[in-house]
Amino acid sequence: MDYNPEPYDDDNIFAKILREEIPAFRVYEDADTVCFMDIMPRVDGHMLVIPKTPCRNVLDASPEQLAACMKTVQKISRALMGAPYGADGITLQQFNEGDGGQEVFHLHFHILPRRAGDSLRP
Ligand code: D5M
Repeated sequence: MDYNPEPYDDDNIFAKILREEIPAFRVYEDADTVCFMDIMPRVDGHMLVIPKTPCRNVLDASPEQLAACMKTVQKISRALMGAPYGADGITLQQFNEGDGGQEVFHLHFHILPRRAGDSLRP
């Protein structure tokens, strides 16, 4: 079945963060991606990784955008597992389209550092 996404909306909140029109707590940035703290954290240390180029979600993404995001996701996740943060595990989440749970329509990956015995906040 064909996927015919809505056009990318340049007014979405993450596009505004990329243009620095609204603040975000940035923890990492490279040529292709930015990682910043989630404003509604489901666990302590909840972060988001986004590509710098326009992209609605995974369904809409180029292989290069996916590769760049996953490279950053892995880098941040490995760092969180190490000292000083010392997470016990990492949960990754990613949502596509409204019925798939997506609320902000710029591709993003959730990084949720986990502690033994914790649970995700709603
Ligand atoms: O959910 C979108 C995620 O984006 C959700 O965890 C809140 C987060 N969010 C929304 N606005 C901001 C700002 N301004 N800064 C940081 N994080 C934000 P999803 O269902 O994955 O589309």
